[in-house]
Amino acid sequence: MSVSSEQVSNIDSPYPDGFRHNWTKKEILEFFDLPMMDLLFQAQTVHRKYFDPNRVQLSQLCSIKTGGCPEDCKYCPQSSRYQTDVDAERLMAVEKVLEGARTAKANGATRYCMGAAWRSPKDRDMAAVVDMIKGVKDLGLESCMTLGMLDSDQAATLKEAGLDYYNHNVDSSPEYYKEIITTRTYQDRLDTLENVRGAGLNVCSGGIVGMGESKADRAGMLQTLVNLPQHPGSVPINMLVQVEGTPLYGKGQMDPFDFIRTIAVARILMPASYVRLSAGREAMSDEMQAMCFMAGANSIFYGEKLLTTTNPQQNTDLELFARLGITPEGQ
Ligand code: SAM
Ligand code: DTB
Ligand code: SF4
Repeated sequence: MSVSSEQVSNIDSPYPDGFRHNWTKKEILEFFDLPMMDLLFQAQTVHRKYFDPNRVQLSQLCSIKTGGCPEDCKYCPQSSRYQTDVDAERLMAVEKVLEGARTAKANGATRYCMGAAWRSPKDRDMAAVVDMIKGVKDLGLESCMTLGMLDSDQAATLKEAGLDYYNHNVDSSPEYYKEIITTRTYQDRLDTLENVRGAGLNVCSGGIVGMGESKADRAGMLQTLVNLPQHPGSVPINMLVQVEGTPLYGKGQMDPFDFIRTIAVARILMPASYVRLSAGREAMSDEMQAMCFMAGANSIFYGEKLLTTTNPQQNTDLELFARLGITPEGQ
C-alpha cells in the first residue's frame, strides 16, 4: 500500500489553506501501517516542501502558576488529586516571568510559552496575564499561553494584549480521552479551540502519546487536529512523562518507533504546521530524536525545565544539533 504525498493537499479544498480537513480514520491508519522507511520518506518529502529540514524552532516554557489544579488529568503531576512532589504555588510575579523570558531570548529561544495549572483563568488573574504578554512581546519574542479553558471574552482579552499563540491540547482521541480526564469533556476542549480561533489567535494544539492508547487512538487524535477548520499552527506531540504519584505512573514504555510514526503522520497530515517534539525528550536517545526530526518534527521545548519536570540541558541539545547539522530558527 502506498499513499502519495499529493493526497495531503487538494486544489479543490474549500479551505483557504488548500489542505484537506476531511480525513477519515481509515485513511490515517493507512499511513500508520506503512513500512517505516516508506512513512519516513513520505514525511521528509512533505516536510521539505514547506520547511528547511535543517532548522528547528526553539520554544521555552515557564510555569507561571504551578500545582494545586482541581482537574483530574491522569498524566499530570500538577493535579491536587494526586500525591506528587509538586507543591502548589501562587501566580508568579510579572517581573519574574519576564526575567525568565529575557534569559530564554538570550539562550536562543524565539517563543516563550507560559503555562498555568488552572481549569480556566479567573477574572482576578487577567491583569497580570496581560502584563506578561505585553512584556514578552516588548522583548521581541513570540508569546504563547496555556491557561486552561477560555471563553470568547477571555480569548479576545488575550488577543488584544498581543498574544500570538494559545496552547490547548486535545490530548488523545475522543474515545480514549474519557479514560484520562473526567472533569472536562472533549467537546469543552474543542469549544476552547473555537474561541481561540474566533479571537484571531494562532492555535497550538496536540496531545500525548504513551498513555496506553491504541494505534487507532493516535490516529483519532491526529484526525481531530487535522479536521479542525484550520490546522493548528503548532502541534506539540508529547511523550508521556511518567511522574510518580500520578495514575499513569508505571505504564509500560511505548515502542519508540510508534512515537516516531505519530510525528511522521502529523507531518504528512499538517504539512505547513510546526510539529513540536515536546515533553519526554529526556527519555529519548539521540538517535530517536534524530529520527523524529527526520519524520518532520521542527520544533522543541528548549531549556532545562518543562513545567515541573526536567528537560535535556541546553548544551546537550546544542551538541545534538551540531552533530546533526541543525541550526535553530532565528540564528
Ligand atoms: N492547565 C492547562 C490545561 O491543562 O489546559 C495548561 C497546562 S497543561 C500542563 C498543558 C499540557 O501539558 C496538557 O494538556 C498535556 O498535554 C501536557 N502534559 C501535562 N503533563 C504531562 C506529562 N506528564 N507528560 C506529557 N505531557 C504532559
Ligand atoms: C505541551 O503540549 N506540553 C507542554 C506545554 N504544552 C504546556 C507541557 C509539558 C508538561 C510535562 C510535564 C511537566 O513538566 O509538568
Ligand atoms: Fe490541571 Fe492542566 Fe494538569 Fe490537567 S493538565 S491537571 S488542567 S494543570
